[in-house]
Parts: sequence; C-alpha cells; structure tokens
Amino acid sequence: MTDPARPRTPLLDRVRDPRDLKALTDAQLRQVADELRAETISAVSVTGGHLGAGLGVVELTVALHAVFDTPRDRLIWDVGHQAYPHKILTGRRDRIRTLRQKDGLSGFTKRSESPYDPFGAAHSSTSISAALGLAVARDLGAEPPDNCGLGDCIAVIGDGSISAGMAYEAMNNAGHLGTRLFVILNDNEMSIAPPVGAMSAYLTRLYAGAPFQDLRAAAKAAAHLLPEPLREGAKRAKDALKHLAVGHGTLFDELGFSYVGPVDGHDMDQLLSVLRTVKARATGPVLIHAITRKGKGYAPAEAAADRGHATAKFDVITGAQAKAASNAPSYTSVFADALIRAAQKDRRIVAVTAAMPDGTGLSKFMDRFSDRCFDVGIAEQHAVTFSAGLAAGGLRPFCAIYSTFLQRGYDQIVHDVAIQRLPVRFAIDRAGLVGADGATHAGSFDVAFLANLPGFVVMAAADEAELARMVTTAAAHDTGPIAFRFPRGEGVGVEIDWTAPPLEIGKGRIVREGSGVALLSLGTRLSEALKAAESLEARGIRPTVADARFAKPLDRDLILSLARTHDILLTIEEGAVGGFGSHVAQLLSDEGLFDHGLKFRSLTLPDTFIDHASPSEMYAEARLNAEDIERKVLELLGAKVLGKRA
Ligand SMILES: Cc1ncc(C[n+]2csc(CCOP(=O)(O)OP(=O)(O)O)c2C)c(N)n1
Repeated sequence: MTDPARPRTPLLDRVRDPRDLKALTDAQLRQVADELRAETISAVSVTGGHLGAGLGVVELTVALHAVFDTPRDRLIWDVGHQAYPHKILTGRRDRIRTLRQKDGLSGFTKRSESPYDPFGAAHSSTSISAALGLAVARDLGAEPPDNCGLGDCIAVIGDGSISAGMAYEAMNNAGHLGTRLFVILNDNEMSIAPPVGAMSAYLTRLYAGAPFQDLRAAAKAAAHLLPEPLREGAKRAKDALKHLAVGHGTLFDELGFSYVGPVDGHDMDQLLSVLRTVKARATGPVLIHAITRKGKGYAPAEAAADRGHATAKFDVITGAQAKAASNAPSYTSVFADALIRAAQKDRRIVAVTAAMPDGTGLSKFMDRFSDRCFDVGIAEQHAVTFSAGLAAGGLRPFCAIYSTFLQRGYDQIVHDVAIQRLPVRFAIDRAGLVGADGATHAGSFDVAFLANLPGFVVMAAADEAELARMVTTAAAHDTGPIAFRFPRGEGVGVEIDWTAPPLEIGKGRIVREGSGVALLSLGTRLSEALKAAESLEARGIRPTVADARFAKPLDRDLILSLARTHDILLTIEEGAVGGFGSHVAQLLSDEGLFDHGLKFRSLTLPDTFIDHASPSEMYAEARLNAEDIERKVLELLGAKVLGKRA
C-alpha cells in the first residue's frame, strides 16, 4: 500500500493549538473542519484504527475548541476513540501518523500524553462522572496539578455509550448538585453495531419529526438558561419558539439538565451559535443533543456496515483495507461455531453480549438463534446479572465479554453469580495482550480476579481445539459458574474435533514427557513453551511440558507430581501476577514442596501497564516468548549449562 499523498491543508497548517482558532472567522472554521477531516482520513489510512467516530465529530471538535478555552476548560471525550481530530488540533499533528504504534500516540485520550486530555479513557461511559468531578473540584477552588487552571467541564458522549448505567448515575448526581456542566450527546445512531434498547429508541423519538433548530431558534431555545432577572424578558420569545425547543419534559430535563436540541452536529454555524449561547448563559447542567453521522465525509466509511468504526490501513482512494491473509481460524470464530453446535443440541443454551455482537462472534449465533441471543447494549454489569437471572431460570447462559470489559461487572460476578453458585458460562475473549489498543484493553486480570472466587471454574484454552472443547465443557457444567479465556487473533492451525467430550473438571495434561525441568503452561503460551523445550533439547535438556487447562480448580495431582519428579518447575501464563502461578505457588507451599529444594519460578505479565504496540512487541516487552522461557530455564540451571553453549 503506497503512502497516500498528504491532503492540502493551508488553514489547518496555521493551527498549532486551539488558541489559533480564536483568530479565525466562522467561515474559516468551516474550512478548518474540512481540512481536519481530510487530515484524519489520511492519517488513519497509514496507521489503521478508529475512523468513523472521529469523522463524525470533526465539526464538533473544531467548534468546541473554538468556543471554549481548552485546556483550562476541560474537554472529556467518552471512550476517546473519536479523539483523533482533537489530537490533531491540540499540538499532536506532527505525531498523528504514529497513532497506536509503539512509542507513538495512543488511540484514546491519555492524561500523560497532553494537557488537552484531562481524563484518560478507552472504556465507555465514564465522561460525565469525570467531568462532574472536575466541575466540583473547580467549585471548591481546587488547583489541578497540571497548572492549566480549571474552567468549564464538557463531556462528549455517544448514543451507544449513554446506554451504560454509569452515565445515568452521573446525570442523576449532576442534576442533584446543579453545578454548571456541559454534556454533548453525540447521537449518530450507531454504537459499534447499531445501538439497541429502549434508550436508543427514545433518543430517536426525541428528534424524529422535529426539525433541526435554526440558528435563531437554537440560540433562543437556550433562553431558559438565562439567569433569573433576564429570564422574564426572554420569556415571550421562548414561548413563541417552544415547539422548536424540544427540550421540555425530556428525560434529561427530568434528571435536572437543560436539554438543548436537536442540533445538526455537522452545521458549524449552528454548533458555534449554540455553544456560544450556552457558554454565555448556563448556570447548571446542560445537555446538547447533536445529531451526527458516523464516518461523515468519507464515502467508504459511510457505506460500511460499522460506518468505519475500526479499520486496518487502507487506500484512501478506494477504501480497500490491507488485511493479512491467515491460515487458521480466529479464536472468536471457533468460539461462535462451537457455541452454535452446542446450541443446536440444547435449547437451554442462550448467549449474551454487551454491545459487541461482531467482536465476540455472537452475531453468527444471533443469525441462527435470534430469540436466544441478547445484545444488552454497553452494559456489562447488567449483562452479568441478567445472565445470572437466566441461569436461575433454568437456562444455560453464555455471557461473552472481553476480558477487559468484564472488569466492569466484577461485583455482579461475585455477588450475583459466584455466591449464588449460578451456572453462568463466561466466554472471555481478548484475554492477554491485545496490541494497538494498549493497556486499557489488555486482558490481564481475569484469571487473578476469577480464580480466587470459591466455586468458580476457570479454564484457559491452549489452542483452538481446546477452546472448542471448553465450550462443550462449559455447556455441560451446571453446578456453578465456569469461565474460559482465549486470546485475540488466530489459532495455531490444529485440527478441531468438534465431537470431543467435555473435559474432566480440574484435570490438565502432559504434552511432552521429559525430565529435570517442567514447564507448566496455562493458555496459549503453550506453543512458546513447546518451542522453548525444542530449543533446550538441542542443548541436551529435555523439559516436560504440561498444559494446566484449569487455573481453578488446580490439577493438584499433576502439579504435585511435576514438582516431586523435577528439579525445576516453571509456570507460564499471559496474565497479571496473582493469577495461575500464584495459585500454584500457594499449593506447593501448602504441601511443603519448597522444603526440599524445588526451584520454582512463575512467568506472568510484568507488574506494569504495557503501552500500545504490536502484539509481538508487547510479548517481547512482557518477556513471555520462547526465548524468555529458555533463558529463565538456563538461568535456573546455572552457569554450567550456560557455559556449555559457549
Ligand atoms: C465498557 C466498554 N464496553 C465496550 C466498549 C467497546 N466499545 C468501544 S466504542 C463502542 C461503541 C460506542 O458507541 P458510541 O458511544 O455511540 O460512539 P460512536 O462510536 O458511535 O461514536 C463500544 C461498544 C468499551 N469501549 N467500553
């Protein structure tokens, strides 16, 4: 793919930071927006990443920075995946083509990256809470440590992200506190997939049939934001325009917000007018409902089913994406196929996703069993407890949530699922390092936070055949909660026996017999352990390699026998410290295995948040590759063997 020619951006070239926007006319701001859109498309074509969401907020980005005084005014983008145009305008244009690459810009907002990112994100629906916290800090006279001052606080949240409970918790609190706060509802009628739920339908009803407010109307609709003495004077005009000002009696008004809208989020004049008005007059929380189009202004994105939500590198002219050919099926698709097979035989099997039907593979399941598949919106907490209810009602729910997003449902896992021993099946995709999305999306903690829960079964698939078998195992497990984790990306290319019986709970397997050194792997690092074993064999060391399969319950017999019959035991897992290796160490210590000279080590993810990079760069940084395993074994064997190499 050739590097596309850079677009011509004469006006944008003059904007080094948002202060430069202040000198421009409204007409020039419109031109800046056009150039910003072209620059965003050009940058993402060489980096890949989130395209559609950013294109939908180009005008909004320019208008917000032109009207407000960032970084003193705090602009918080929910999720942060739409913030590429914001990054270009806020002093990061020279690095925009490093997006999501190692040592480059993050694909989300990040406090450490810029004072213009006052609150980091990547998981959704946090922006209103964070903006409210900052607004209250301002009211109490606090000084933020970045020395930028503290003025207005503005949260921009999408119609998908506003489906999550946190957004309502925040609005409820904001309405109660009554402080000045701006929420821009960026309504593009899309989440990653089309949004679902009653709230989405409500938002559509709010503007269906209502014309966009024209310039005059939009300004006057905000008349009710005027301070008390001025309000009377504006009352007649306001009444006359009442039918245009949809914001009376909306849910947002009931929550204590002044609702302004709907406004055309691509009409710069209208945006500028509304923002200037609310900035001049607001005394309490205001919600501005902007209607936008995801992927706006780039035909291939607008035409795509996901409106260009996430893309690989692409050719700007044709929109064709550079996708690497793969030999093995993705873990996600193996999960979906296995679940469909199980569901064909068992009508009690149902599936739940939190706004990720494609990412989890459940869209395939939905095509097949539409009445047995539930997309609950971006609502992981609800997804978990809803699944618990389904299980309590006698169904066999598979709750499919990425490792990183499952974190949000943790109390529900403990309180609603584990304590009640309800057989919810957790399909945990994206377990382990995920690459370009970085630390916020890494699936590092699931084993650590699940394997300490009494009664939980926690499995990790070593390859795609194991994954298929774990789906069968989970389907058959009715005595309590059970989880299986698997990584992003493709399998290793092994044949899948779809008819394999369920695994025996708590039983691992020896994959390669050896002596002296035992490598005990949990999950897909098994292939690296096997590579390390082969390489060690060339040095005359023949490690035993075992696949634990279960982090809970541990295969006590297997682990104790490995410890008793080998001098060195090394565990390997793609998870944070406190997971599988820690449980093995606890067992060995409880059973007195350390009292007799066993050399035990545990390879885990390091105790740091690893920044975005390619998966292979991240594995290298985590030291979880075959050569790291080999080095650790040699280190434990001591200089004698190391010397042998030389
Ligand atoms: C807690 C959480 N769950 C799931 C996701 C995955 N996710 C990223 S963006 C997105 C859709 C957001 O939709 P919306 O807020 O409407 O923004 P848009 O992309 O349409 O601009 C989802 C589900 C996430 N980031 N955080």
